[in-house]
Amino acid sequence: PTHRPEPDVANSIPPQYDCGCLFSGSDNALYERHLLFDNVLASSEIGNRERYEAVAHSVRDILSQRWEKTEEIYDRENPKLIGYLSMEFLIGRSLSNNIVNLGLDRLARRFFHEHQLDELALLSEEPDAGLGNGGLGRLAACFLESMATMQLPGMGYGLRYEYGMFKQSIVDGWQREQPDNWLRRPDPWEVARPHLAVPVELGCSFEVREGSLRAIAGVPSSLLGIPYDRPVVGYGGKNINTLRLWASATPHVFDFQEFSAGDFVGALAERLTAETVTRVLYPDDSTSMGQGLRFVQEYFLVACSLADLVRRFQKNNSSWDDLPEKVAIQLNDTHPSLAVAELMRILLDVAKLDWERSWDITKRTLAYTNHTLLPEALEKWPLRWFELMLPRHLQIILEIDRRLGEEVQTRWPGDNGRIERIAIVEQGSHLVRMAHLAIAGSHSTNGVAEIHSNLLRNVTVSDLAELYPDRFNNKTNGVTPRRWLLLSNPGLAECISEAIGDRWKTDATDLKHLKSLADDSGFTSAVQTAKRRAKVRFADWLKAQAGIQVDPDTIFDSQVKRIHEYKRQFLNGLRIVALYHRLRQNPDLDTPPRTFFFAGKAAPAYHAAKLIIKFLNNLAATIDGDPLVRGRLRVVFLPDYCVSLAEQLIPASDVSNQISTAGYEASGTSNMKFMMNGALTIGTRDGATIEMAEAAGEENFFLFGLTADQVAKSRGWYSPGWHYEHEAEIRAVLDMIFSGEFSRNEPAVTDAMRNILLLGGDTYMHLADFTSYMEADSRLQSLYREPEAWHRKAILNIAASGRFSSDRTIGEYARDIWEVRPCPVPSN
Ligand code: 4GP
Repeated sequence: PTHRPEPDVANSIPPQYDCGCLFSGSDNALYERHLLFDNVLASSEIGNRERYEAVAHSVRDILSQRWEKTEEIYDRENPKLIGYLSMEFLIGRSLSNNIVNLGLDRLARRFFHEHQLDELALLSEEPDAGLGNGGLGRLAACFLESMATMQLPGMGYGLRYEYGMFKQSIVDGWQREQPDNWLRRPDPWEVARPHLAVPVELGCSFEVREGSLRAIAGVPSSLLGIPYDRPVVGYGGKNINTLRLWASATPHVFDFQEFSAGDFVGALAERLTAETVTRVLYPDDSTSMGQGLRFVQEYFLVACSLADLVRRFQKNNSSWDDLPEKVAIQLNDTHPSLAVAELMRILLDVAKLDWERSWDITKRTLAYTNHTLLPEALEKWPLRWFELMLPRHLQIILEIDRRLGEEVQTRWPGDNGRIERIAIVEQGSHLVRMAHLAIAGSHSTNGVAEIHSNLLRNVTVSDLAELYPDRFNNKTNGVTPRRWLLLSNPGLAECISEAIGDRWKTDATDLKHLKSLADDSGFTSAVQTAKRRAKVRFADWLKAQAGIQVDPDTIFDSQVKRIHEYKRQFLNGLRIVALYHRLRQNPDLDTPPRTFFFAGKAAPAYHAAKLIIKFLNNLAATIDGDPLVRGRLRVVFLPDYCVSLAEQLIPASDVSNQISTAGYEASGTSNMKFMMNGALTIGTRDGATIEMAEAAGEENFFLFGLTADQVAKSRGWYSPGWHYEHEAEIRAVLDMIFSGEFSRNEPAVTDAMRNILLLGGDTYMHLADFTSYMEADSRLQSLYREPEAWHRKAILNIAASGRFSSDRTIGEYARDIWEVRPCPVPSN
């Protein structure tokens, strides 16, 4: 990668910050003032929430000049700007991250100590910003942090959902969803900018009836997008970029006519409908639920963000032809792919350019990332909705489609099948294929790991790839080592820095120097101690948070991610049943004691995923209640998985499960976080796990199972029944489950499991991989008995994890797709 950040940003307190005031304790100190004046409360009524707000406001005060200066430099230097459009940004908490990235951590610790503040309690007053579902949203958050650290001018554009991801609780083993009103209390990080509001025109109006949004045809309406900005602090605090989230409102707060005519309620109703648009995040991961409100949300994001980017562009540039040289717009999945039609509309109707020029500019400005091959996730929207809401965009899309058809016809005359397969509007169904629109209207289409990019190119959209081979490329995902190592695992981070210095924080490839220390007994034992401390820390945290007690002297074996059939949490459950069964058969069996952790949310309408949660909770309860295995086997389902929970659990884990059916997981990113934190991976050859094993050496992984190729080839004849008949342990495990051992008096649960795993054909091939999973697990158990050998492999994993830093990924996007250069904000 070419655009590396300068190494000197590491670790010191940047000179540009005058932080003394935060910590002086004098009357003028920022903290004291905020505490006193922001909430106007008697000191006896001030609690941790108020203290958190006062600290956060003080940190924001400290960074605000720098934030402003970043904006000023970008304005003056007029560099090429990246607009990262995403319906999700799973950013988690900001305070601790901003403290670390500003280099204020040591001072902050002293401040907490001097004020006798409980740091942990205070930090946990900040709600997680649950503005995303899973991988795609968390990736966007890592990307923004990397761009800021690498001093790349980048803006994140998203929606300001009032209700983020739902809160999950477990009742009777089942998932229950509660709304997460994370903005209930004022958020200290966001800055509203009503003067930059953007109007958004729609071809119809809306009303809310019986809880859902209904379109009223033929009555055009408009919404207003109000930007709320959040700082994105790069490590070292030099560049502070912006995440701009749009909230919807109505342009007419009151219709005075209606108001004075006495219809007070009617005048307000419009406002309610407008605000509905950004009220809630759709809680579906890798699925497209095809609902009208979601369609409006997507257009709203696109319209507001493009208007904003164009306004910025026009401020310093005069010729539309320069747009692709000054702005790079990345579409995070197909959700913002209406950008193709919207940018065309702006160029044709506002700039009054002709079609050819507009099309050329559009393609050179836009780029698209695909995040999943699951057919149910490839968005298609009814033509009818375009007619109703976006008639002009529909005209443009139909013209794009007509020209695309002509192009195919010229290249492959008479190949009507191909024309149909490539078409943007699907014949018969009258659905608009948003992925085709994104590919046709942009200059780059990338997948998120080698295997995924290859499948995308060769299988999912092979016709388009044949038409535009040069547009297709791979950008293997990465995660930011600041949040996922430095912040979440301070013990290990310190141990690494003592061994190889600090440079790894901004150049993670430096971690490779750890390789030569894998056989150094001093370093191995330091890493071992750091892991043990992280486990104790997690156990203490879990006890305080949830009253759950776990034993740090057991193997911590984790699978945390969205609950999905293809991710195969069921398979993990089968493994645990097998281990349990073995112990029941032979109580003297010598196995290392283990704690299995699960966490993850299921989409509320995804019944099979909810069944997985129920089964895992039942399994946990049965095993917990059996004195025979007490202290040897334990299953814990941690409710309400979120970024903050991951930050606690991942550093403490010994084993990372990445066990998707090969060919289904696009990349995975938790796999990388675990690796960076020295967990060993037991997994299939899928997603980026393949590249991780390649980087660390397959001998340092516990790989098992069918390859994507084998999965595809055996689809036709695969029979779960055969495995049940011929493999004794599978039969024992399934019989134990089907006998109701884990679901007494819940025949519906057992029946549903039988259906998924056996009678229904076992779509995700759990049984095909079961035996090799157990073999890999045995290898893992043996290795665990040799702590030195185990930690040697852990170190080799950490040493090879540098490639999976999002700085590397962003470096590649910057060089190959965006062609942007850093725009450093000088120190003073
Ligand atoms: C996820 C993929 O499932 C995951 O493999 C990948 O690591 C992540 O995107 C980031 O690229 N997909 C989604 C989604 O989150 O909603 O499609």
